[in-house]
Amino acid sequence: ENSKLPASRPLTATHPLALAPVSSPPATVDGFVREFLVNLNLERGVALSTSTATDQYSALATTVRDYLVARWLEDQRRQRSAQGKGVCYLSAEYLLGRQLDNNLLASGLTEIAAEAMAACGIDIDMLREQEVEPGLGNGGLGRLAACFIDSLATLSVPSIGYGIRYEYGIFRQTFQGGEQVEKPDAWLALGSPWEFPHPEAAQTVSFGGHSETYDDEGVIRSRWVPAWSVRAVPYNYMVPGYQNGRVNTLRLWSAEATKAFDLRTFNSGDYVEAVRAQTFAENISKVLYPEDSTPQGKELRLQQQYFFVAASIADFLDKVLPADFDVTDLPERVIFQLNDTHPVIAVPEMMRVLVDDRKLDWDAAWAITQQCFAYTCHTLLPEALEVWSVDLLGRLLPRHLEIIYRINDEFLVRVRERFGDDEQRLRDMSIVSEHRAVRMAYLATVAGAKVNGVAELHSQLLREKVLHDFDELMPEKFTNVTNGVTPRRFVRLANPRLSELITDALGTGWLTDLERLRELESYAEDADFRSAFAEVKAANKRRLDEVLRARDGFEIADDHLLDVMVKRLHEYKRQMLKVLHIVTLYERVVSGRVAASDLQPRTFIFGAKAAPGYAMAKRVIHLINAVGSVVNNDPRLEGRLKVVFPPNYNVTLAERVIPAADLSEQISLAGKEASGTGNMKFALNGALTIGTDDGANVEIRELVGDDNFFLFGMSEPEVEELWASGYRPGEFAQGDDELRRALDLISSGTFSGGDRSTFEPIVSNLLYDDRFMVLADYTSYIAAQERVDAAYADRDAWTRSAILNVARTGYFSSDRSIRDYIDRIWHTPPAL
Ligand code: F58
Repeated sequence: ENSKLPASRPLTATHPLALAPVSSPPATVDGFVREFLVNLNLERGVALSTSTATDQYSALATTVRDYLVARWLEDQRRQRSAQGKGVCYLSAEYLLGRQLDNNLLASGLTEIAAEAMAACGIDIDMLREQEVEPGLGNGGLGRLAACFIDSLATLSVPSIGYGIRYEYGIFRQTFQGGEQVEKPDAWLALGSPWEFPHPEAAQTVSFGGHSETYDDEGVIRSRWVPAWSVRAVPYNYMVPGYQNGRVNTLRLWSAEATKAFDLRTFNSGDYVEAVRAQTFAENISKVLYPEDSTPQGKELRLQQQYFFVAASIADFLDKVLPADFDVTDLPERVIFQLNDTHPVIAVPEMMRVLVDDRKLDWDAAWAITQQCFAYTCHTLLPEALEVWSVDLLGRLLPRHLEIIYRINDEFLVRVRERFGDDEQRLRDMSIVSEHRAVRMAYLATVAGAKVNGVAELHSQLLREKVLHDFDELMPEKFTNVTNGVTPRRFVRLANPRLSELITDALGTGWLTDLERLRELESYAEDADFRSAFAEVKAANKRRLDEVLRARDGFEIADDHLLDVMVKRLHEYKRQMLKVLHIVTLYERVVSGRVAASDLQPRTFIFGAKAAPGYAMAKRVIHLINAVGSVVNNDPRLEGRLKVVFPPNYNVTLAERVIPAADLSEQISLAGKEASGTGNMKFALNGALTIGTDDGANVEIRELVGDDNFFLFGMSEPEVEELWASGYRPGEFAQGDDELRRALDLISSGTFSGGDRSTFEPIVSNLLYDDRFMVLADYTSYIAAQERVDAAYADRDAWTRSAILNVARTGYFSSDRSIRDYIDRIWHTPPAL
């Protein structure tokens, strides 16, 4: 084909040069160096000799980006012309982590880039450290979304991730006197080389006003007359598949003031008011809400939710679909996956678009909507189920509230048909509660084609408890998709040594077919492999030691068992149980009952952010730091116990900590952790789990076997039973001498310079309330920890178990999760 530029005729849209960029950097070291220098000069306006690390990082990132752009454009063309069914993943959070290494790996440029930087006299590792990770999520839910878009691209599933480009991501955590202090995360301060702003593709998103009816040529219709609007500007990010030439799009929306808004105020001559309006609009995407598990119910949060889903639906209908597309065919072209209830306002928005704007009749619109959405639930805690007051909805989105009422009315008719005039049940199932609150999980369940939990146990408990009535009415909707994690980031990039060892044993291919790790089972019996595996773990500990020394001044001794609990701080996750274990070991030594020399040396690593308004969680952080400073400095322990709590746990730190861990703490109260995903990352990196029968721990234990997992604590039915019988935590303190001593030590002021009041609220909460039954599981937990010590004493047997953990957890690749979504929910055709 002739790909020379035509001399006089304009380039047609289908000309090869119009489809692909004119040049893409050749994948050679020389070519890479050249492009890098060009970017340094032309993008940054500096010479190599005068460039800063920021310039160099930016030019390097741009060079990788340019290489991927060619594939990206090609994929967009392919997806447009195929006209097949695709996935829109709607998520208020994407906890992406650093992009450079991921994109180097995906594009196969890692080695070339390293050599090219070396040729320029630049340490590429130093450039890696320049990147500020986009922390546009709180924890598991946001990180899951990031893993899923990686797998969607790697599996070549046509898909778009839609979300919000928060100007400030999850806060940066610092400690002052052991207490958490939050600092804003200005991740965009130096700009991001990975984003492509598209102001010309902005959407208008409206709010407020009222709803009215009008006569549309004899048909009475409703319409929304909003009071104000903002501009939603899309920023596109490339999501490359792993070395498959595919690049999907993540489209994050940023809020700006509309022109109309500006004009109106400018015309009135009020410059200050015009600027204020702009600030008001920009507020919508200003900051990520740092709440974990308990939603705040703030107006700005509802604005954020509607802002991004309204923009996303409009973008998909107006820009992604062809102009002449008939919306009655929508279910053949798209499924919107709702990542928890945060995007559920998309349901009435879709109805509004179909009924008011596109003038479909209600029933037709509802039939379409019900096929186009599916809902993933991520919780079991009742207080985490999002509700919006009728008052707030009526003020902010009056037409949507009307639509919700009609959906509810029709739904309750169905409930009555099925169950009769069971008023209690009608009240229980109503989308709008007696307290005039809209239950978003119920709306999602009623509207969605499918509802899924995120681990087997979680999905079962959803059906039996949280959504039991709905399961009775429409059992066919309910399904499970157990979570997964991307092995590209959490094995290959985080643990290059282990990856090399695996590749040496199995050859390539396992990274996209993770069940192949099974083949490592036989290597567990090979002494040479075991010692190589143990050496990888030791090297990862040394690397973590280097990282933490430089970052926070902590040291990791290489003969210590590395015992790690990293996750958001929440009472149900029970960091307090871990603290009681540490205090118990400490008390044994200082009371003289155990000789320090008889302790298995252990370093306890914590990583946890508390929601800024969650007082109890913040107190626990303070206590961990306080216990740390006592334990770490008491000579009677002879250095055998260390508590290490680096501040600001994030994806970047996770990538360093997890590969070094020996023991993974997954100790939530059974029936409270929906799935967990950290648990999977640890197992895949050869840590053994100490855990309850909760979330995906259940499936991990089934796969790795009881011999390679330290199970403790009550099962979910046992929890229910004890709770129903009237749980009295004090009795457990009375029943276990060591538990009482540990609690006494905390109340006595040992960890607070003699001040008995500092941690008193924690101890009384445990003794008199203890919603998450820490005291009830304490004895069993301590016993399990003794089994850990005994097992670790036989290091070779431990290593064997660790290898079996890796070999048997390939199931937890997010590629498998995505295949399950395709089979059970999306029914998208095989990749192009
Ligand atoms: C988490 N939820 C679950 N919510 O707790 C965890 O078990 C699961 O593995 C993970 O989702 C992925 O399915 C979670 O992270 C949040 O962060 C929300 C943020 C917004 C406010 C409400 C909680």
